[in-house]
Amino acid sequence: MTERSFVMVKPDGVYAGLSGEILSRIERRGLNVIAVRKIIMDRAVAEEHYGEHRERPFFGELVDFITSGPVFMLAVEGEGAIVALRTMMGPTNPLEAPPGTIRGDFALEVGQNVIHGSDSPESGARELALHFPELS
Ligand code: IDP
Ligand code: MG
Repeated sequence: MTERSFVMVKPDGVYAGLSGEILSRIERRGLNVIAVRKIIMDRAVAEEHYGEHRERPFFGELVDFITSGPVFMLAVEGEGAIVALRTMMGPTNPLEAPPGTIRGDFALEVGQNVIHGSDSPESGARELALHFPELS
């Protein structure tokens, strides 16, 4: 089924010069990148984006980090896009991520794990409406 996902290279990934590498991996997989934007995310938008984690002890740190520098945001569409991208990213904890995955190749810490990707079609729709309202 054709799905849409919101993908974001986090500030650590942008700082490490990984935006192009990650865009390239997504394109080479055969997924369709329908929009991109590089911005520093507003704090209020970051709190909304990570709303499901509001009660977690790391929430403040997470919002501080995601607003600490530019992020490279992508709207991605394709067959099974959500699972395809989550598989390419690897698990949340980079130490559990196999080589060949983005986190397994480029990250070591759960708090600085290089990439975000929507975890379900519903999250994809919510996150794309938040960050790419012009696509709705
Ligand atoms: P995901 O990014 O793989 O979907 P989530 O559980 O949705 O993982 O968590 C969102 C982000 O919050 C993670 O990517 C990670 O950067 C951060 N995070 C998750 N758990 C922890 C933690 O225990 N300590 C610090 N940061 C965490
Ligand atoms: Mg998540």
